[in-house]
Amino acid sequence: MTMVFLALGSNLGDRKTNLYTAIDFLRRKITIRRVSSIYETEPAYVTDQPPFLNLVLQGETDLKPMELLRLAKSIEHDMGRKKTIRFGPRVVDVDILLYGDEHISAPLLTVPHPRMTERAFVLIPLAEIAPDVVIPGTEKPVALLAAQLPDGGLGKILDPDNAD
Ligand code: GSY
Repeated sequence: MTMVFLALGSNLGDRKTNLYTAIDFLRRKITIRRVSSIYETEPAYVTDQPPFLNLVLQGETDLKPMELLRLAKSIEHDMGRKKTIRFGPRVVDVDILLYGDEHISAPLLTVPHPRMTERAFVLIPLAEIAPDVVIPGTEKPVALLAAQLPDGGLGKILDPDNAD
């Protein structure tokens, strides 16, 4: 079994239900150990789109990395995600953040996720459930990376407790 961390996001439809539905699909192949709170976050990159709900989860799986990627993509597809503009709105997004302590550089999969250390919507929920994890290639625990985000981290989190 390999310890994995995944980031989930949704900014279309019933966002919270979308996140829970994706978790239910993931449970078929992943033993889920921890799930962060749900955070409502401002959209990054393409800012003219609805706010996201984001969470991070930790689990254990027998899936190989490419099998895990296929599972993530099939969930996105089956839940109705359409290919639109890059970084555009989506029903659900399932990103592989970490796969054990492996570095993976394949045409369709890079692990650790290449943009995870710049994303408050990833680092803050990740620091909530695994503050001491060190992302391979960095020397710092996640809690420190979250604390060092440019806006102090929490500035991008909107109303995490009352997100609909
Ligand atoms: O790959 C992540 C999808 N995404 C998000 C997201 O999940 N949350 C926020 N706040 N902004 C985002 N921009 C993109 S693309």
